[in-house]
Order: sequence, then C-alpha cells, then structure tokens
Amino acid sequence: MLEKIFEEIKASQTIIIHRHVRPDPDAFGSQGGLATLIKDNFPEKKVWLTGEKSESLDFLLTMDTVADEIYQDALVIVCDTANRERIDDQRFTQGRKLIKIDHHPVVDSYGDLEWVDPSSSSTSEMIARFCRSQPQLKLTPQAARLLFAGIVGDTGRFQYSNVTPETFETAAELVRQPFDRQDFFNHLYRNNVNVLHLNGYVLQNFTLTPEGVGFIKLSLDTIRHFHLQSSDASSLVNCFSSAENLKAWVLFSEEEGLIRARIRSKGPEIHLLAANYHGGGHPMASGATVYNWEEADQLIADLRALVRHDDEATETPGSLES
Ligand SMILES: [Mn+2]
Repeated sequence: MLEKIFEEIKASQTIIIHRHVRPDPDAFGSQGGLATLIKDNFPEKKVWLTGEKSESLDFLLTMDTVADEIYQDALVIVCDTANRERIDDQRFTQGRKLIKIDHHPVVDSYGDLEWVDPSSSSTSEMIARFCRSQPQLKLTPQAARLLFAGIVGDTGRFQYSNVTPETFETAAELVRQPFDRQDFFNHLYRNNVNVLHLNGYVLQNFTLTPEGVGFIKLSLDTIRHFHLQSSDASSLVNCFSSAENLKAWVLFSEEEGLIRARIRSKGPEIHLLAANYHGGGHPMASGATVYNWEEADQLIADLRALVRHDDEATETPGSLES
C-alpha cells in the first residue's frame, strides 16, 4: 500500500491534501507534514492545503485558498479523518483520485486507495513511516517539526496508551532534524488567560461519581462569562484526568443548539457509547453530541454503567484472563 500511494504521488502533478474539521495538531501535522515532504522532494509539483484555519495552530501551518478548477486533475489525499462528514472541505470527491490515510478505527471507507492503521499513535506517525519506507523521500526539518507536532498532540506528550516503541523511534528520528523544539513546545502549550480561568472553574466544579466517572457541564452562559466560545473549552477535557480513582470522564460544552461531549477513558472502551450519541473516535478518546442536558445526563448514566460493568468484568474470578 505504501508503494501504491507513493506511485500515485509521483504520477500526480497537482495534489490537494485535506484533513478533519476542528483541526488538532495531528490533523495539521499529518496534512502539513505530508505536503512539506512532497514539496521538498518534488519542487515541481503543486501541493495545496485546504480546510479552515486554526488560530491556535497557525504557528504550525497556514491553509491555501484552492479554486474549484484545481481539483479537475488533482490527486486528493485525506489525512486523519475516519468518515466523510468530518472531512474539512467537502470538495474532496472532485479530484481524479482519492486516498485516505488514517489511524482511526474504520467507520467509513471513502478512498480509492486506503491506508488505515489503528495501531499507530497518530496519522503523523504513519506519514513519518511512509517517508522512511521510500528511500527516495528525504525528511526535512520543516516536515519533521510538523510530524513531531502531530505525534506530541495525539499522544499527550507520549503518555497515552497509543504510544508504542515505534512511536519513540519515530520521534527520535524526527528530532534529529534541526528544528527549534523549545520554541515549538512554547507555542503548542501557551494558554490564553481566559482559558486558564475557565480551567480553574472546571477544576473547582467537576463531579466525580463513586464508580469513577468524572464530568463537568459547561453551559453557554458559563463559557461566555469567561469571554470564550465552546470550542475553547475542548482543550480542557484532560485538566482533571489526574483525579484519584478516575476511570472515564466527559466534558460537556454547550454551543448554539447543541452540546458537545468530549469523552475520555483509562479503562473501558468508550467509542461505541460515543457512537450512540452521534459521535465516535478512538477506544480511549471520543467525541459525541447531545441536544439537551437531559440527554447529557443519560450519557453520564451510560458511562457510569459502562465503568461498573468493566469493573465487574475484571474482578470476576474465573474470567477468561485468569
Ligand atoms: Mn489523529
């Protein structure tokens, strides 16, 4: 599959790279890392980046404005996006050929060629592996910086369970390239003062249930009180993850007409629960949407039941593992 993808890239003069909406460092890292690799190794090719911009991540990458005509003969590559609805810029079907590169569990097969590896920490790690697999592709400092950003973002600085020995090996290979790592970390983890104040509010007000489910409900009023928007609250989902006895947790942030739920776990897999609430994602990190606070309470109840069930399963003597 890596060879096939490389053949397609070599055969294409125009390449447009997409990723998911509400971009995170891995979305930008894989999109921009792949684009930079192609541009640096094949300067004659035209490589375009499309999607909304992100103020907090524009130190990594800025987007292009891609005219409709450019799609006509283009190879389109979508990075880090499990399903069509989540692809930023719905013109992704208008190219000559479509490639999907992703590390989320498969929910939707939309590419002519697909390379999906849920065992990878990040799509950025996959792009770095792709680079390594093709001797013709030379890694460059700017590509390394972007791919490193994606790995750091999706692994929470190498602490989540998705990290493998290969993740560290890949990171080591990336940091051998001369880019300013200190400057990169300073940018990635700088915080807006209003967000820090909301962080304090979340820490003071989250609830922890007896079975180890944590939750916080941020109404639109609360978010506005801190002069923020709902999307600003998303970065706070892990702020109480170190709480003693916490097994799974959810941060609700209300928007106009809906409430986003960001769900995380240290034990039971939560992506199927998320799928019951118009969402999905990874076994330990998913997103969902509910439409009122009663539905939010139902999600919490389901999460509590899931954690209780998981506890019983692991404590039963004579279970398959023992
Ligand atoms: Mn990712």
